[in-house]
Amino acid sequence: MTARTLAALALSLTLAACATGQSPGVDVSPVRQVPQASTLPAGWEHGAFMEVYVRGFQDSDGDGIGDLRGLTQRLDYLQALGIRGLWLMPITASGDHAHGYAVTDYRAIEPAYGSLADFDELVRQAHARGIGIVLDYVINHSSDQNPLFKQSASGKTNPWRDWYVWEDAKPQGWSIFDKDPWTMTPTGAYFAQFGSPMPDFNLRNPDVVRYHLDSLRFWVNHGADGFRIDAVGHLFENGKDGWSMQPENYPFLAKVRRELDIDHPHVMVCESPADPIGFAAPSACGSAFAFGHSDALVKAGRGDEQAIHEVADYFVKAPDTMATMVSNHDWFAGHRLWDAMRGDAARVRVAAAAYLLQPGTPYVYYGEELGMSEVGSAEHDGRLRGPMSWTPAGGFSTGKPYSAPSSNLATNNAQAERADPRSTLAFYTAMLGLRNTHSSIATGRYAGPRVDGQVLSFRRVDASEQTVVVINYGPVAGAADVTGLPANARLQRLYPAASDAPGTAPAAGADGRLAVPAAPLSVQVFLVSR
Ligand SMILES: [Ca+2]
Repeated sequence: MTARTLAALALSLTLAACATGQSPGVDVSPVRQVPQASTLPAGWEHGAFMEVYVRGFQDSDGDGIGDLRGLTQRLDYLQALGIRGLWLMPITASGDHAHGYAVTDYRAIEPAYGSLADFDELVRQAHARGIGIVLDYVINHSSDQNPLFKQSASGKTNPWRDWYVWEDAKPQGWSIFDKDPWTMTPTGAYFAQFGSPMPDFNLRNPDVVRYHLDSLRFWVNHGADGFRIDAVGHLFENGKDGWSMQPENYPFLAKVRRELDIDHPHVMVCESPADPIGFAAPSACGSAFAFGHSDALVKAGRGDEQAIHEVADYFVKAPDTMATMVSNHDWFAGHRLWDAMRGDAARVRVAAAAYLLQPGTPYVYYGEELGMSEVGSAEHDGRLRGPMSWTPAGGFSTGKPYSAPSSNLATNNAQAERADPRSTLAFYTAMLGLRNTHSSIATGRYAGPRVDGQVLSFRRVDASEQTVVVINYGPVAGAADVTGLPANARLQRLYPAASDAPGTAPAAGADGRLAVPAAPLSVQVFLVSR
């Protein structure tokens, strides 16, 4: 434990949160935020992130379940890949023994994942490698096994009754995701948008909001660099026809950011498939996952010309605070990239190149950088959440893993791909290397996007440099008609390395225009020099 966390604990008051003085069975005491001096390099939040399912990343003790110590052991791999931030799917104690979104204690580590001391050590080791840690925080609902809900359900006069949403009689006429969100109990009916095991909090109760702010501060004080907030379109309801995307959601999230003081260098990134750009606004979360863009990236990878145009146009309007991706842990968001590209490694590369080189903060889903496939013997979300493929034999656990391995473990694993300069891992490492060494790619303006046939090109421009990206999604050779370059500018090849693509540097005409040849299913990146 660090001196900083000791100080934080000393400041964590032990007053009972409830006027009655009763304890609900979990820590609900106030937490005062301790100012954090970030040790991360400036701009860390513009580097690529990885979404990590801790259960599936690395098991350290042979019980077949990934854990925090295992993740810490693999930080060198992440650093070598060029990852600058991790989004950890929920690591708080949960009642589901799987995804972690059914939280039973917001201030405790899931026992299968380790201890709070393990978390402190993970943060220390990650920060030492320039990697920030963003935690998944589930503010809309908890587990029905959470002691707070058990209190709430125990009787109408319980002090925690109003922490969840109750009615004496079951309301009629509701349907959410084709299910009745109300569950009848001996003391009344409670509301649960995501099914009866995950009851919704009553976020109109100021005590509930205070509790969540204090719990978020608890993790900030333990060194968390930000939060991914789950299901932000579902926080507030206004009757059976107003159960999602209500106007109260947006200012609520802005208030959380304001009260937490977690803006720069901390990040807050929200999940709303229905309104990504709206929630990315400064008047809400400041950043949100680019659902929709993710679908276009995948379809473009398959050569769909309409989708290539959508990819080209996205950052003309979308803010550069978008969190971009090509897949995640949820089945509704689509297949793992390898499966979406039907195992065509060249198409995986072109599909990934756009989001790794465009504005926004890319979130690589763990194993994506290996072309890791889904778990063939699992269904739905389970297909997406297999153990990380470290070696041809697995390398994830010395025991029996919680899940069957990925279907392509024998070929697409970290050990095999590290030895192959043409592997998917080598490609991701090269793309993240460009992002980490060229300021225009990390934070530059998005300029001149255009599509010529199936060839996408765009420029990235900042005060110190300009880069040109050319991606051919087609199976035949094409060319990008790049315009807007300085007169007679020369293009120095950054990727692929000049030794892999010999020839003289292409040069623009006096009109700043240049046709760049593009081989089938290829990615090229150039630095513009006069
Ligand atoms: Ca374990």
